[in-house]
Amino acid sequence: MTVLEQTGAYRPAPPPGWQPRTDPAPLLPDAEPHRVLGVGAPGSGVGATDPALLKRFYAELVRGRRYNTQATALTRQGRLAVYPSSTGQEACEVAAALALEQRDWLFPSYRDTLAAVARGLDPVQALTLLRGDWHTGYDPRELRIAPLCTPLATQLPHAVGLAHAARLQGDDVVALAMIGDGGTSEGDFHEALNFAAVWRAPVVFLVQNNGFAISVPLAKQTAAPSLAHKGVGYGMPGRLVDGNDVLAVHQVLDEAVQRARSGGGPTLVEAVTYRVDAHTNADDATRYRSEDEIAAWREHDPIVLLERELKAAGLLDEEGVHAAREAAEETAAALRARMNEDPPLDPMDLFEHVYAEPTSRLREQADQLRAELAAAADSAEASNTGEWDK
Ligand SMILES: Cc1ncc(C[n+]2csc(CCOP(=O)(O)OP(=O)(O)O)c2C)c(N)n1
Repeated sequence: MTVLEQTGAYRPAPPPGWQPRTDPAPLLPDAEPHRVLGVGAPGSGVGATDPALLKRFYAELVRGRRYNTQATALTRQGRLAVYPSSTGQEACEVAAALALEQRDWLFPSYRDTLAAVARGLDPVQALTLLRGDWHTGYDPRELRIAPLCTPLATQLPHAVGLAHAARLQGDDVVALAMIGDGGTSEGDFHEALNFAAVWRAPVVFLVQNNGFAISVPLAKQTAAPSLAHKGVGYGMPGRLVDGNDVLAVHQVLDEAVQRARSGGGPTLVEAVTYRVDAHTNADDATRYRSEDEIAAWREHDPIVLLERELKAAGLLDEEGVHAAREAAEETAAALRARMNEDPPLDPMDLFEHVYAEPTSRLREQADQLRAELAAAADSAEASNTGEWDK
């Protein structure tokens, strides 16, 4: 309040026609991340959640963790070019996948392999891109999973465009777009959220705030009170949730999906979590964070949080834990075996699925490559038949 206002001497009228456009209060996130697990009496967190769904959450978390360690091992064996592990973030991955109906669309980032697999994508196909192999590796339309996206935040405008278009066509579809904390500094994040709010597009934005964008901590990424607060500036609600609490994330996403489906518009969800592994196998995380920090987050492990609650509620015993681990081992073994097979590669595939009608320049390049491959094949045959020795 200015001195003039305090004395009551002068209170200017607002500019002509000005009035508040929206009450910001309902859009503001809670002061602390929403939690369900471990909040009330032991075991009470499961509430009225369907036991079959709880079992599925647990099985997917355990399988996801094992998938991460297996995929990381495959990078060391040279079978995978790179793998951005989501160990520590499995609750977000699984909750996102299970919050959607079959008719909805998932728009994952490169770190969201587990979400795609939990939605039903073949575990090997999910690694095609990271293997440096054939384009996306799967047909995005089959399971309605957009390509795992490497350029930061570009999947967000795609999600908004798809969701808006679907609504114009009268399709009852929601798009859920996943992004990291660093990605929220991208222009595409701004444009996507702005369009989504103005159009009231049926989109849910899930930001996994895992503490770092490679080595850049959140404090150097933004001065916002929280990433969820950014929603207010666009006129959409921001929700803050404990990203390691699978039931809390699922609850918040479920509400956001329902809101979007019923015409209520988009929601920005910030899930507070932690990337336990390095950014990828190519990163040395010891250079920018401490062991103590990682140890504190291991105490708040998504699998442990759910396991504790399910056991206290009498919904899980040692036999159930064993069965989930066995199933995860089977997934890992199959992944290992299939990734150790050399895929048949045709370099000419490079030109497929780029344009419906290839450009003349691409046709020229394709002809050139075809000729080079034919020449290489001829010379290989010649050397096999000893032709060079003549
Ligand atoms: C447009 C763009 N700029 C830069 C990069 C390089 N890059 C890859 S991952 C990354 C950090 C992203 O961090 P965050 O969004 O927090 O996601 P996280 O990796 O933690 O899941 C950067 C800068 C990129 N992929 N795309």
